[in-house]
Amino acid sequence: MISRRKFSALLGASLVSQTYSSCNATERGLVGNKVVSTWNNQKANKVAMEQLVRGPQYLLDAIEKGINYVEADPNDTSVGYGGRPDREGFVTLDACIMDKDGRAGSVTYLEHYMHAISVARKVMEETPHVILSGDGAAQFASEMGFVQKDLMTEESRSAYYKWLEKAEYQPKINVERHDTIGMLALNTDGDLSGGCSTSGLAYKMPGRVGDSPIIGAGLYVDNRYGAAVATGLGELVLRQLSSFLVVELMRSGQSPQKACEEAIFRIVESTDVSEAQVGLIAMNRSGKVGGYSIHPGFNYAITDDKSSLLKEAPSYIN
Ligand code: SD4
Repeated sequence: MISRRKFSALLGASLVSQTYSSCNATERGLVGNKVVSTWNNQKANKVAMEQLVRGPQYLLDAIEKGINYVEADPNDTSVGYGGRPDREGFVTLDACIMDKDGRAGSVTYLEHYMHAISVARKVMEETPHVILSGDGAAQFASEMGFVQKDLMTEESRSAYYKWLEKAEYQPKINVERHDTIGMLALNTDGDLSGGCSTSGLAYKMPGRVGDSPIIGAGLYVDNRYGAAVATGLGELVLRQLSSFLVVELMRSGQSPQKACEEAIFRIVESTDVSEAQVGLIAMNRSGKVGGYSIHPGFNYAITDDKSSLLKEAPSYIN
């Protein structure tokens, strides 16, 4: 049988267009290194910056290591280790990554492996595919040498048992703290990449996959124009392919801020959002950043070579 690696070597190169990287760096108005991430993830941004300052070729390492930091944090209840399980008590992870050349990798419904973003990167780099799911994703992770881990913590287990007493499934705005990490990075060559990683909605139905591992929904990067990433109730983002929309709007000349606003309007005009939060962030190739959400309470972290700050996003509903 032909191994994945060989199959990849045979087909991978021909499947991937390299055109996105052809923009001239000077045309891009270089701004230095910059990392933007959803929620209060300034520490993750710092880890990402440590990679970026090593050189522009560490752009994907910046995304991966920055997100790894959050995946390993037991106190983040929406990502990796300590992430809330589904209603049957299983932690299942979604993640994806997209690079400056338009290549993408994703895992959905991954169990027992903490660093979903790293497995997604391997899918991108070592297979001819974009998405691996469930048991296949776990098998691939094992083949790639990732080590299994029980992703429940004492705290997440006791929260789950408490939830079981009523077993009500009702996503609430900002209450689950929607801590999904979505990260966008820009290097000194003016190239963009992005990633996101999540355990999805707490106590979701078994088998549920959200927006975060779906290219165009949870994340999209087009190195010629910009990159966008989403957090919040994934079902709303999936229906509108919000990250792709934000990037398309930037392609048509809108600023990252206006593009995020327009994409949120599209969600709001198509569905009842009284109980649902979505937050979007975007960065263009000149390092301009935007963020917008349906409800108040969404914030995002911006870090560059000189400073780091947490910004409260404006919202459709005040
Ligand atoms: C999902 N969008 O699975 C994710 C959840 C999320 O912050 O973003 N939480 O729907």
